[in-house]
Amino acid sequence: MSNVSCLMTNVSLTPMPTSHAIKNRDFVALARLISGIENEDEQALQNADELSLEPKYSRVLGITGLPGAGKSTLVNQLIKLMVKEDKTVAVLAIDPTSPFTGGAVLGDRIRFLNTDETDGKVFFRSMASRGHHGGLSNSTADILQVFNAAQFDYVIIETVGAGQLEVDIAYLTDTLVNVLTPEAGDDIQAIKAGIMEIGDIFVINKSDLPGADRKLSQLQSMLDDVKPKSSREKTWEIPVLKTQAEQGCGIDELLKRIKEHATTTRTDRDTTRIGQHLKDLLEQGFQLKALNILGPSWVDEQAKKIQAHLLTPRQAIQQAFDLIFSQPKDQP
Ligand SMILES: Nc1nc2c(ncn2[C@@H]2O[C@H](COP(=O)(O)OP(=O)(O)O)[C@@H](O)[C@H]2O)c(=O)[nH]1
Ligand SMILES: [Mg+2]
Repeated sequence: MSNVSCLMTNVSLTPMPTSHAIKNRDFVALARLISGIENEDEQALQNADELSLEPKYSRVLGITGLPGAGKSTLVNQLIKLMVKEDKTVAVLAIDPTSPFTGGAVLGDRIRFLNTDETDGKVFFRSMASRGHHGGLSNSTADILQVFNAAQFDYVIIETVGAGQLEVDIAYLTDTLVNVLTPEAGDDIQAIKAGIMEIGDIFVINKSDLPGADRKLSQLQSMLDDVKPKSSREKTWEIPVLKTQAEQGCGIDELLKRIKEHATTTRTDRDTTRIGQHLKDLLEQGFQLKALNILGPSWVDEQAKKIQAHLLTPRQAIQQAFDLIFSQPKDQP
């Protein structure tokens, strides 16, 4: 048996760091545990699970927007202010590119911030959004628990705001900042179409460029239209701010609004978020278990039958369900 398990990728080759090291905010231990979570190492996932019992400590910010909106530049400026206020910050940049091409671009922008001032206070990690077997939102949720246990004051997730993935990740944040620019026409469309979360705070970055005020009024009227449908809490008046991240303008105001938002009630959202996470885990776990029962060639075989018009996709799933639910229960 042990020979077989040695071949599996998700078995620890190095022991995972202790909870003690994580709670002490040991950066090496943090990096190791996060890699373990990304690789779905069983022990790492178990550690993350235990750490998730720690009380809520960190304030989780999501910074979302189309590529090039200035999110990383904005995150840099926010970090500077936070560190000035003697806060600790963990950054998780979710990179839409593959791990093999240009995946380091995001990282470079924020890593140059590692000066004596930020030393030991700012932890940075970038994660490719592709190539996640277990679902990116699950890994993200686990990593957030690790940062929380390490008692970072702020946790910032930078993510490209498009697609279901980002909507899922939006659920993991306490405050979601949506970054738009005067130049992009697609961002408001993306929100209207529901493929981008509305968020709690809007920022029109690059407001040094022409069209910022026009964008502001477009945004305001869009918000009037779609706000009532937003699933996020309704007691908060969504502010629209102008920033120039490159020059560091408007960042104080942004941080002020972020802090204000922290004082609004958010019990409903927490329940929704946890519910969403449970559903993600169910989906992932169920699929794995189902494929275990059906066998490795099931998908391929059914696909061929469907292609040959011998079976419909719904029939294939019905047959799978019949098979799975007729299975004897696992032994305790
Ligand atoms: N004109 C202008 N350019 C900016 C501003 N903020 C960021 N940029 C530039 O926009 C580009 C994309 O920024 P980046 O932070 O990498 O965007 P991200 O893809 O959203 O993370 C970079 O060349 C930045 O220098 C701003 O306020 N004004
Ligand atoms: Mg970026």
